[in-house]
Amino acid sequence: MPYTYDDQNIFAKILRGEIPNTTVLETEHTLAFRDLYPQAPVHVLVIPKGAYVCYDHFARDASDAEIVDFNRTIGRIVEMESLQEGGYRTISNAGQAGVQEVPHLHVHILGGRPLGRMLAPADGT
Ligand code: DGP
Repeated sequence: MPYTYDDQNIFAKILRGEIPNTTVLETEHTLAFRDLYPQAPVHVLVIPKGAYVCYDHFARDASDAEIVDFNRTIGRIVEMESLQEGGYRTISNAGQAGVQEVPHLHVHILGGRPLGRMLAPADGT
């Protein structure tokens, strides 16, 4: 399946420095920053710097270096935000069923409070 990347999406603008962000960690291939609308005391978004729409796009087309850097950054954020002991959740929404709002791959790291069960009852939103 071809992936069409919209370079006007909000995270592309953040990567170009056109929109401010609260950076938690930046590496060669990855940026981690605080979600503007946090749903937990810790809510960090981790994005690759490359133009990938979603997780399967990244898994298929990213270089090994990008994939390693992205995953290690997620691990480092968990450590930096002291989430290991209390636990946390990573989520990556994709496409329509996943209700992905921003079409640039991002992993949400959520923690700092009990997060409930993984999925709310489906109501189509
Ligand atoms: P998703 O539904 O998985 O595509 O989540 C997109 C997230 O992006 C959502 O939790 C809110 C966040 N977000 C939207 N606009 C901005 C922004 O301009 N800055 C930051 N830091 N986060 C944003």
